[in-house]
Amino acid sequence: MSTLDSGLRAWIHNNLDRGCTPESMVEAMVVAGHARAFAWQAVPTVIAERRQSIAGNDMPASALASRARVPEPLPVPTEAFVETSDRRVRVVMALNLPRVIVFADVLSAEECDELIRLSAVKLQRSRIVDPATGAESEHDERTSHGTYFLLKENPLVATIDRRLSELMRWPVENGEGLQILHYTKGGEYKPHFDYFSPTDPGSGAHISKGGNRVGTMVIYLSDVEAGGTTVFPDAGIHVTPVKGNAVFFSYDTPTPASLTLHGGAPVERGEKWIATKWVREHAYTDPDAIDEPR
Ligand code: PD2
Ligand code: ZN
Repeated sequence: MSTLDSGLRAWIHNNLDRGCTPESMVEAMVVAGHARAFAWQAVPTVIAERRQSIAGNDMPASALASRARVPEPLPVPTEAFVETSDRRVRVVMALNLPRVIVFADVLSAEECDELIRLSAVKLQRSRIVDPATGAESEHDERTSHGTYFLLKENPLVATIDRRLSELMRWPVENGEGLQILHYTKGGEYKPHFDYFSPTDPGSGAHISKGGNRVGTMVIYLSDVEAGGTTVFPDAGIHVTPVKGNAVFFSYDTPTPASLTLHGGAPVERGEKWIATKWVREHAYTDPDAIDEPR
């Protein structure tokens, strides 16, 4: 049986230094005779350790030592369904590190279509937050158009806000307003973290409104013919958009060691619509505005 010994650790570090991707390292390890499951454990482990040690240099020790309470949709890991008050949601897959859960049937096809219809008339070019200043601006890293709804803005949104809160087992008040994104061919969202990094000067204003983000639910409102997957590069996960499905992930430290670096891969054929729910540690105190992701 393989073990993550000092030789293998050094080999992974060396390859990371050379800019190799986790996928390519895993393939090389499989060719060298390691089990694929082991390789997928070893590479992210070293990435996490390495990131933690890098982050630790300029990160307040408290940010690394203390772990926030996070939403946990599956207290019983073997459960095949999560029952909310108005819908039975199927569990497709779950991973512990990073904490990622894929659900099916979170929204009905009719709910997806209605959210798109209500959003299409008010789409605007998406923006991102400048970590230095906290200000929002358009950027090539995020080539989508989007809009958002206030918490419980209309009956459909209120139904979805409540369902997501029950699914995540996290108070509805801790959620930001539902954000809708539309990507056309070539549209993408480069890998980023959804939390606000405590060391970025611009983060304070965002964190003051209900604490940091601790969880994300990305709901697919459309199928995509090719591309448009939600990718977690440090964990080698690619989630295929399926209308009505959702990917949930949580991050108990606002550091790369959470392994929740994620992005939306370019849409190759068709178009992609998503709804995103970000949730905070505490009640979100600025419900009239939205904090764009980083
Ligand atoms: O569109 C996506 O798959 C995606 C990827 C990364 C959405 C988000 N982040 C987000 O809404 O935060
Ligand atoms: Zn994101």
